[in-house]
Amino acid sequence: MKTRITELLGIEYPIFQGGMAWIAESTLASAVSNAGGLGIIAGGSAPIDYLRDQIRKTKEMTDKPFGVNIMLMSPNAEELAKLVIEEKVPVVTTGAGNPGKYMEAWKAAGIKVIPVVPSVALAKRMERAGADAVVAEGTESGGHIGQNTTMCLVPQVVDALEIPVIAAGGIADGRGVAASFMLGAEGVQVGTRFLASEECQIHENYKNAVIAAKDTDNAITGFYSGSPCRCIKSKYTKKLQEMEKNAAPPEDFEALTVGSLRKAVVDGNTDEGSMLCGLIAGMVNEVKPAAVIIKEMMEQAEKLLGK
Ligand code: TUI
Repeated sequence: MKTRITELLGIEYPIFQGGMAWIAESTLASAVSNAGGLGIIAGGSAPIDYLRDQIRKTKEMTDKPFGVNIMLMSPNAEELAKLVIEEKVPVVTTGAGNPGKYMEAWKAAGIKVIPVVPSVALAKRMERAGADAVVAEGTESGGHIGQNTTMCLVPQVVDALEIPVIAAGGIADGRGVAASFMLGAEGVQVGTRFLASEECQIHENYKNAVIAAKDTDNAITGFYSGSPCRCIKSKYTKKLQEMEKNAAPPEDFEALTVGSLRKAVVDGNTDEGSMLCGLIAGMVNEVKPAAVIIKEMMEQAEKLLGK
């Protein structure tokens, strides 16, 4: 399936693997790139030496294009912005902010820049700043989210921009890919489906929680603080929501949330960890190799779209 995205990046299939903080590392990213999609290493707030190592490992494991996601609110963003140039990373995606100030240096280095945006206004701003494409991320996504849904956001962003649009949020099979294309997207970004891939390095307990999750086992925390974050419903999210309702003091939030991603991803602590996950988890019921996930998704989409 050729689109402006496959042409722009030199990839076989227009499928990005989401740059999930604490989760998306070299094993997963290289598996997705080797399967013809775009694997993405998450910068998150990881130390720069770790990220350099992850980029180099990915280069050893694949000769295909891959990307790095830079979370712009992170304290490491400035350093990582330089590292991707030094390491000649082919694609950068950004989240949680405006990458405008890095754009000139990245473009001069030949990096393709694809910001993730939750609104039409931000999408337009990114196009003006020189982005090569944007990921329009609906509120169905896991992690930090905007308010608009994939179904409503994607066609509005497509209408507002000249550059290609990649749809994200709630896409986990070929029907989601086909629907995204009908909305005018030229690619999709998939996160939650890859949580249940063989190559994803999250703790088994977290993976099992994704597989066990039903359509309603999802919670948004931080709704009232203006920083909504979507996770699997758990003791942790119930506690956090209770504290929000009772306007608990900031130090109580700090105590509960500090290290919560690590607790979920590394320790497999499903009671105290924050299991970031999209709303489509109810449809994700089996662990499969990343290459199989991509192949099945594309075959189903091509059939539905009648090639
Ligand atoms: O970035 C995300 N999702 C994320 S980042 C993340 S890391 C983390 N999460 C929980 C605890 C600790 C660390 C988890 N999930 N999605 C992309 C996204 N970007 N969503 C919203 C935005 C966004 C917001 C504002 C993009 C641009 C923007 O611009 C504001 C401005 O300054 O113009």
